[in-house]
Amino acid sequence: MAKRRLSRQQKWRIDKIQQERIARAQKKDQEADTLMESGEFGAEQDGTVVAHYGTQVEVEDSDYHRYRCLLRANVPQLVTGDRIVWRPGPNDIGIIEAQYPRRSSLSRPDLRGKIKTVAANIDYIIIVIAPLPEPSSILIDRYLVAAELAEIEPIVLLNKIDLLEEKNRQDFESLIEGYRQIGYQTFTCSAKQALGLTELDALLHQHSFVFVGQSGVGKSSLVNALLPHSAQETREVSETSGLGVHTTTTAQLFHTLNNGKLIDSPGIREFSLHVTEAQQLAQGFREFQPYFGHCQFSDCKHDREPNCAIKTAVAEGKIRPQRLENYLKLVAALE
Ligand SMILES: Nc1nc2c(ncn2[C@@H]2O[C@H](COP(=O)(O)OP(=O)(O)O)[C@@H](O)[C@H]2O)c(=O)[nH]1
Ligand SMILES: [Mg+2]
Ligand SMILES: [Zn+2]
Repeated sequence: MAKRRLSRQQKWRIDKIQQERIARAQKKDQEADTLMESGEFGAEQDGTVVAHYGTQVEVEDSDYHRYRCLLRANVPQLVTGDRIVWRPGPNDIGIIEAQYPRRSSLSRPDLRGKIKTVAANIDYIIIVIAPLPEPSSILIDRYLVAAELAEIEPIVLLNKIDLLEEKNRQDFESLIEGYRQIGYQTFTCSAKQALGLTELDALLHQHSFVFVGQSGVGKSSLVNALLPHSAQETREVSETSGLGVHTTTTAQLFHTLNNGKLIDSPGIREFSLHVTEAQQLAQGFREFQPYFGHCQFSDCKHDREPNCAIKTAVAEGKIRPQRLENYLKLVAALE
């Protein structure tokens, strides 16, 4: 087999990237040191990262005031939602001292396929579906698996209930009921007619969440319905401008009208599954769990094998056939 050789061009580029990284880290530390030497610093306090701007982060204190903070090279990579210890400095610029452990994190592959954390400490992933565009059950299950594997509680939210008609109402009710039987919380609402939003708002109080789902289901409309006007303006700017001094490179944290925390960015809304093994995928199907280890074959794929506990559970009506079907389709897509 031919040995993989780097061309001189590639090697030069890699060296250059390394040097740039080192220079950046040193610059970060210099900036932080200069600031440290420059003047008075307040006491250490807790804060939350609410946005990320290259070498700086925006931090919110317990009174909802926001400060720019410099990152030091010895503090690990921070993302929106991170809880940190920081000290306020002169001119509303602070410095990050430490990062608290994350209770959850959301990650996705970047353009080169490398897994990147995009947000931390999220309590709920709200999977939005609607009568239009028609939901795809496999897409919903993909989101559910991704949430399960990230250990973030998923919620299924049916939006646009104003569009339900006699002929499709029953189908949607049973779709939602299916997820409820598995043990997921479900909600129904209409962002347009402001139906069901109070219940949703009440749930989100004190929690942090993201919306995910197909384009057109109403995620932006829901955000607009749940955020105060001022937050929406900030959001529009960060969503539309590709350039500019204050352009965020990652997600931002917003407070809903009821003091829930919405972490939002187009990248998060499209976050997808990154799984390589069938067994890992199966872990993402919550109602399969009691049957693991009960199949005749220990490496059962729950497909054609005899005495499969999962298939038996389907036959007995304990697992919906569609869920096993979707599981097998997702497994097939891994290969
Ligand atoms: N009838 C109806 N339309 C809605 C509702 N919520 C959003 N829409 C519409 O659906 C379309 C897509 O909404 P948008 O919020 O941009 O979806 P996103 O792509 O998920 O962000 C827009 O034309 C909205 O006005 C709703 O509750 N009922
Ligand atoms: Mg949108
Ligand atoms: Zn099996």
